[in-house]
Amino acid sequence: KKNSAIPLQYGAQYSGKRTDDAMNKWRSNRFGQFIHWGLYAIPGGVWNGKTYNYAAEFLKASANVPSATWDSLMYQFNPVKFDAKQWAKMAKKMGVKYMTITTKHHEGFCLWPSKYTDFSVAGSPYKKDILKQLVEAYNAEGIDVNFYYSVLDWHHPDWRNDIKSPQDSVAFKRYLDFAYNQLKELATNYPTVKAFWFDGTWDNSVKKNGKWTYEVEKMLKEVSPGVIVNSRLRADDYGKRHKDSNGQLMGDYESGYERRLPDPVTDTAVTRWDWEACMTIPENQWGYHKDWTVSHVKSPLELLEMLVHTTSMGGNFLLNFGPTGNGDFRKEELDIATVIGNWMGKYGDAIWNCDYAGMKKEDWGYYTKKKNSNQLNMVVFNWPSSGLLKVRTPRGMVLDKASFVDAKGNALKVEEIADNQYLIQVPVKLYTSPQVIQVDFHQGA
Ligand code: JFZ
Repeated sequence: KKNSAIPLQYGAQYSGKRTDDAMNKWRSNRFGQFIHWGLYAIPGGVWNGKTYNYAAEFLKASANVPSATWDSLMYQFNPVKFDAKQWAKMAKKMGVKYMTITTKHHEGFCLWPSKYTDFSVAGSPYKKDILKQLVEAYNAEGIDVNFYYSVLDWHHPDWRNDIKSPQDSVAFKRYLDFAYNQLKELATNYPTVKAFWFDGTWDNSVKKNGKWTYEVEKMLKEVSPGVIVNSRLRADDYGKRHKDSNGQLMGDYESGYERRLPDPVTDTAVTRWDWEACMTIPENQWGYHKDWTVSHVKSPLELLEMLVHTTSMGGNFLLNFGPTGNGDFRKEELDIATVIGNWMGKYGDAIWNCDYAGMKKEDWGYYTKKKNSNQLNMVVFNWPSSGLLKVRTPRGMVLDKASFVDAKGNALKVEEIADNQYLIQVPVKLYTSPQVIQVDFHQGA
């Protein structure tokens, strides 16, 4: 320990990467489905005939909708097409190993019948517990379920953005007790939940309550041993978020990569800790928005490249879906799931359980390395018109052979052109999806 360390009561609870089974499983998942679902799915970005381009889940704020009006959307929440088993099948085919669902977003509406509020599915015409159905259906497909929870709450009367008076302090204390109870309820009633994904923690009120974030992390880990908590929950004694005042990551993994990825050349420091990036398909829409012409919509290959990029740097990639108010998925999302799923069906082994390979990035694409193996994957997005793929290996790493993953018998020519520099010869051809080349290697002198 450095003696310059600042004494903290509510800083990081441990240091370094967790190595227990639960964390190893979380890390091996690599690809997850994020689902933003709530009352905002009903208006879908349109209020009184006007389309708002800003994030659909922020419509209440963008269109200045009074709380009573917004909250009464609850009486319209009746997703007749919702079929948890079908959602889980789609997710399975897409190749995700975990799913993170918004139990409560900023609007405060709860997708489970919480005993601490009436503002939940229980009070809607739909009535049934959405979380229970999703947990059962996804778990039955072998997919882990994680819970997103917004601490920020536009519905609860005791929520405060800041604490500026003794009254604020009293009210906000009641709010924090409420949220703590809800979180304990979630961890208790859904014992297979693998992780909590906190959001809405950026306001001064939360930053001034680092102790609460510390206690929530502790409580969840006591109620649900092995459970994983993202860095976004946490603030320390001085209101420092994600990382404490000594630079230690708080929670179990870094959740700051939102709609952006670390640079594969200059940001390799991220490979030293666990992290996850979350990504929208349009530019900034998490909840269902009726009109996707308001921004660029990412193509399946664009998203696939992000997934591979993330894996190549030792991170998890959480791809967001926004189901409609009826409970089904828009066609664009189904199509993306199909294209990515077809690729994952063939090449998923270059993603699941893979990690940073410790090698220099090359222009053709990304390396991923299967954990504890001598198997290196080259995922090639930019096929070379020269027919040559360059590979630079760290000292001591000797390439033995290379082949297309789907043509294992046919070895590709591997030429050593200098110490730790190779060229792999590939056919000059136009491919419409990224090819995966598997390379076997050994550690030489
Ligand atoms: C938050 C939410 O406001 C949004 O609706 C969505 O749920 C998303 C996953 O999280 O939005 C954020 C949070 C953090 C950053 C940006 C948007 N950030 O750290 O850059």
